[in-house]
Amino acid sequence: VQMDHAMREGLRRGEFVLHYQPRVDLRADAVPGCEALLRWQRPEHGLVMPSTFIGVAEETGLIADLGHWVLREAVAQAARWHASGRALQVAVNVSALQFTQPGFVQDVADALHVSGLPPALLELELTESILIRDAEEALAKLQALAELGVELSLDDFGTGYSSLTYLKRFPLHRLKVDRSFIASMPEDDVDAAIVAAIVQMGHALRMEVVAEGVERAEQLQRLRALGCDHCQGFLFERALPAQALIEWLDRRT
Ligand code: G
Ligand code: G
Ligand code: MN
Ligand code: NA
Repeated sequence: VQMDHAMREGLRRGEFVLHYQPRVDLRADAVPGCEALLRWQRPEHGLVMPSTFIGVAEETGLIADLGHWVLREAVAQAARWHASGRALQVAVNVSALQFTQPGFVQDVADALHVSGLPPALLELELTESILIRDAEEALAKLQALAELGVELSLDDFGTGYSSLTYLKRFPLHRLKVDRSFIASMPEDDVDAAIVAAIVQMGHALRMEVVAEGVERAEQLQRLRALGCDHCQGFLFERALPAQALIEWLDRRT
C-alpha cells in the first residue's frame, strides 16, 4: 500500500525512466532494435529496478497507468530517433492487465498516431501466460495489433505453457528465448538442445528467434552455429539511457 502510493506519486512527479537494451542481428551485425526497460529514479533510493515494483504495480492495478506511460514514452523516443534519421525499433513489455483492457489496441493506435512513428518501429512483447488465458480473445487482439503494422513477440519463451496450435495461429514476428535456457549454454547439452529445437521450430513457423541474457562469447558462438537470428545480453550491452544507447551505437560503427 505504501509502495503503491509512492509509485503513484512517482509517476505523477516524472520519476520513472526508460532504459534501452540493444538487440543485435547476428547475420547483419546490426542493431535493428532495442527493448525499453522501466526504472524508477526514486529520490533517496537511487535507481530502483522493476523486479522490486512491477509485481506490486500488477497487484494494485497501477500497472495500467504505468504501462500506458511506458508505451507513450517508448513510442515518443522511437519517433525522435526516427526523425533524426535512425530506424531503431523499440520493444515494449506489455503486462497481462494492460493487454486485457478493452482499450488496449486503441491505446497503441493513439500512441502511434500522436507520435507519427511508423508502426513497424514498435514491437510489443507479450508472454505466454497473457496469450493463453483466453486464447481466442487474445488471437483477435493480436490480429488487430498486427493490422496496425506493429510487430509482436513472445517474451520469456519456454517458461510458460504455449500450445503449438496457438503458436501456429498467432501472428507473431519473434520468439524471445528465456535467458534461463541460455545461462548454462553451451556446457549443458540439454539446454543447448532445447535452444536448437526452439530455433528450428521458430523458423518453421516463419518467426525470428532472439536469445536473451547472452553474457559470454561461448554462448554467442553456439547461438550463431544454431542459426539463432538475434541476441540480447550483457555481452553486448545492458539497458542504457536513450542518449547513452545512441553513443554506444555510434562507437560500434
Ligand atoms: O532489467 P530488468 O530488471 O529491467 O527487468 C526485469 C523484469 O521487469 C523483466 O521481466 C521485464 O520484462 C520487466 N519489465 C521491465 N520493464 C517493464 C515494463 O515497462 N513493463 C512491464 N510490464 N514489465 C517490465
Ligand atoms: O523478462 P524480460 O525479458 O523482459 O527481462 C529482461 C531482463 O533481463 C531485464 O531485467 C534485463 O536487465 C535482464 N537482462 C538483460 N540482459 C541480461 C544478461 O545478459 N544477463 C542477465 N542475467 N540478465 C539480463
Ligand atoms: Mn522483455
Ligand atoms: Na524475456
